[in-house]
Amino acid sequence: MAISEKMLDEILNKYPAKVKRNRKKHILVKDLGQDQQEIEANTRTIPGVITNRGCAFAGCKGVVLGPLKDMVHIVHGPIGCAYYSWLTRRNKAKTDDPKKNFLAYCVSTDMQESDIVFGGEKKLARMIDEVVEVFKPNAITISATCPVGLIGDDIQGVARAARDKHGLNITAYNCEGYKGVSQSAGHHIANNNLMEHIIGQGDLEEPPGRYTINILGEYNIGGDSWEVERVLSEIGYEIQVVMTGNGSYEKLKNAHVAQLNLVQCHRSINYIADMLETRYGTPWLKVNFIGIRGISESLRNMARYFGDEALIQRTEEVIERELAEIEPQLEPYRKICAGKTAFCFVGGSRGHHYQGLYEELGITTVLAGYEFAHRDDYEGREVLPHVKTDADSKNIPDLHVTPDERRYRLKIPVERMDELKKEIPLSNYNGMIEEMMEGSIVVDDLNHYETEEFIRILKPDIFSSGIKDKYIPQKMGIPTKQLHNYDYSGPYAGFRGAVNFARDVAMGFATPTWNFIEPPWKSKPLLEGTIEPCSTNKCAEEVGA
Ligand code: CFM
Repeated sequence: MAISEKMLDEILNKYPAKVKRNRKKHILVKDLGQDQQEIEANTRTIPGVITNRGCAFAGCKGVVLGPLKDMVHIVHGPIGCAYYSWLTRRNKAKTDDPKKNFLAYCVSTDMQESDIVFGGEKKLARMIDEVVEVFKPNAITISATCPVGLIGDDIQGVARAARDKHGLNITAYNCEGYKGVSQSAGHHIANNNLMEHIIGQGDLEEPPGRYTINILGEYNIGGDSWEVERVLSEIGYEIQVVMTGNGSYEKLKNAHVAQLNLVQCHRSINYIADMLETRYGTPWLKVNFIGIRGISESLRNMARYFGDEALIQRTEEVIERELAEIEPQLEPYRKICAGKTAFCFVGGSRGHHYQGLYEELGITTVLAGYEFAHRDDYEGREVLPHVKTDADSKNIPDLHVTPDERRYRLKIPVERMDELKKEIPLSNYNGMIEEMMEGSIVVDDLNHYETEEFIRILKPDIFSSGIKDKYIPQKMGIPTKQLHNYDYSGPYAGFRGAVNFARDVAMGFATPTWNFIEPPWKSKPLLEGTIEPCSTNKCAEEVGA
């Protein structure tokens, strides 16, 4: 069932007038008749509305910094922020040196009331000394939580002093939770600092392989990156660093040597992709390693960029071999999935990325959205010059990056770059809306109330959710596929990941569990109406009575 403007209005009419006006701008129905459909995004959630968003600290420490394994990530603040960001994202890592993987640790200054009153700088300095002594990490990050900003601890000063004292790369991130409207602000803060203080600090001057790449915005959730790396290595790519899944300080500091940067999650890391292009002349390619068409196209586009016949050939061989392996495995799951519908609502880029994989299983996405992505993730980067900046977005300024005099190199001639840009998404992203079906719904920052209402009307067969919102559909008898940390499953990326995903989704459909839950619309009718007696005799006359 498609949603009409009238139905949408009925949902929104339950809000006070001001809230209705606000939320209306965050929802659209895909209309092929319109050239460019505008959606509002990256603005404050209305207080009292139950959002699924996180905070700036979550985006900085939890998302971008957290997966870097050979560093110790200190959380400066009361214990809660450290505890609740401890291991929940399932960004996996392994290391050749067992003494250099610190991801299992939860390291916090555990601020107490007296630290709030008298300041926590000394405690933080002591903690850094202790971390250096006990763990001997390759580098240290310090992430600020809300109270640290409120009491004004100078974490940058503490980091500088500790850097001098220990001769170690120690960076501080003013990513207090309140710094932005969502975790997106934290991504930006982390991107800026990594670029300023870590990337380019290494002394490698030449790429270690013939086709050296970085993978940006891939966090190895449930092992996604390992599956992608397996395929890329078989084709012959050398991966300098993954940012930041299973990534390391040691690799990251030499990220400047890559000949191409791949961008998987545009939302969380497009800032670094852009800055690497400005500083070192390295273009970025938007890829999507989720779904069979996604990964196949991405691999082909990469080979096209390098333009080497042998690489193009090898790419085709690997794709063919991988497809031969997975197609028969997918078949039984496709039979279970065919004809079903899905809501695909995730934090940022995944709300877009998973739609292709659903489609390949025969599942239609009828509603999709992001918790915190920006207009360019919906409408494409061409809207960037038209995006309004407000007080919240100005809070985190763009870093001013200039070409590195010694290391800046054009990786391919300008004319070829212009040609390639017409064929492949080089330093460009067209966003989610473009690929969505006529009549499908796009919702930004979907909340609890709207989730229930849209489910009642569209009755999807599956709901791609997060950890917080999955219980709403489940209580309505709808299976969910948690697409943030995948609950206990994965990898879902790449060829083999697609099989895991198909298996898990098919399992959701096939399990009898949902038959034991009665959805509300079974006992309460969706449409209610009354029959009014005719006030005139007109209708009776019309039918000739
Ligand atoms: Fe990027 Fe992510 Fe996502 Fe994201 Fe996240 Fe995540 Fe996500 Mo949860 S970096 S924007 S801040 S793809 S943690 S691995 S799943 S909301 S859609």
